Amino acid sequence: MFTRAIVRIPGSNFDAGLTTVALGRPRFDQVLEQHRRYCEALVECGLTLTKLEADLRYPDSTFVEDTAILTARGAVLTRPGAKSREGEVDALRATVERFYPSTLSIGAPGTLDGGDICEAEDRFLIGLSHRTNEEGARQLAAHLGGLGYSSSTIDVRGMTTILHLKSGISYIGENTVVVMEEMAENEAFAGYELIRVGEEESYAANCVRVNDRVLVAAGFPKLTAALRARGFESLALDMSEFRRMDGGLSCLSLRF
Ligand code: CIR
Repeated sequence: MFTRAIVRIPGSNFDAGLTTVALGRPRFDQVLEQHRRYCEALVECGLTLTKLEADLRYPDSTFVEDTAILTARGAVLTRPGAKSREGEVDALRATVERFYPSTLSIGAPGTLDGGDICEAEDRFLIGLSHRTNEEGARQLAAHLGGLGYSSSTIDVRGMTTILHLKSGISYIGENTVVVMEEMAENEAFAGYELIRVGEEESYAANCVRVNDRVLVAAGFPKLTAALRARGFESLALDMSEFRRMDGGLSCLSLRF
């Protein structure tokens, strides 16, 4: 069970952030409205929110997930792989330290984005991506090992359609992984129940289990039906504006 989440309100320069997709510029009024609804959904799922003010120094800083790994046994501050996002960690540090008095961290030359880290009970999958390098993965694996978690890596650097590991997979509890069809045969998922997401709905593979619900992006009926068929209750949220900046549901919060 999660009890809390940290979120950061998007800044008015949100559209100056990084993106690899050509879906047009996000409309700021809708960005704020979608974020407001996202926060409301987390509260409906039982979480108490720590809502940080917009930080105009970092246009991507509403994607708080990338800056820390928060577990039941400890916290790791990351070192984001994109130069423009490096400072986001210092901006979040004091907030994380309110809840985790002693934090671990990733140091140079390691880089690591939280979007590459998938927690599945006591095991973590660490994506090697264009943001998370081998040294960052090695440091995180050592930290997690010290906390009593096991981990393994998955290399997604060859995949052009996803930014982070969790753009393509989500662990939703009950030994179940939602996974993009393209990655479903990876041996990392042996032993899990898989809900496969076809190419036409691949954006929706980034979903988030929050207590009794699975938050999913709105507009992906096949995944919603597959979740229902497996007994998961979903809650759909409009993510159109965050998608324009390569963002998914998980990246907008740190849940713990
Ligand atoms: C970036 O490129 O860093 C942001 N525009 C999007 C980050 C999305 N984060 C995530 O999926 N965890």
